[in-house]
Amino acid sequence: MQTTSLLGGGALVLGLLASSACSSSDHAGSQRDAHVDHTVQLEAKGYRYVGTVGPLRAGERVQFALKNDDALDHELELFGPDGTKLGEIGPTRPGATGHAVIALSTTGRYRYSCGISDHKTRGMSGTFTVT
Ligand SMILES: [Cu+2]
Repeated sequence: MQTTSLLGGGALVLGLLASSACSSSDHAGSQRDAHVDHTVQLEAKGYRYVGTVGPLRAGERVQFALKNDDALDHELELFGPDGTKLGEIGPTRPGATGHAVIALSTTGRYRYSCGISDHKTRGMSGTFTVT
């Protein structure tokens, strides 16, 4: 008699978004090693973001790095052209650097700001354009 061994429930279907530039084996939750097209480096200092967001194109995955060169915690929240929050670098301590990989799926003007206390109105905000 033949025995057939079946793999139990091995097929997991992930609902991936249309952009398929990256490898097929995504680890849900961990974006650390995920493919990125650009890295954007910003510094938080004196209630400001210092740094340049270079030319970015729709469809790219961008790693944002926020180096906190200040005496207070700061973060970076990123919003798409329609105002939807796309992701964030959460509260980052003085001296530390926080990271987030965010997919920029559409063209338009994106906005970023610090969500801590009144930091945004003190000047912690900025915009960049994705073409
Ligand atoms: Cu802040």
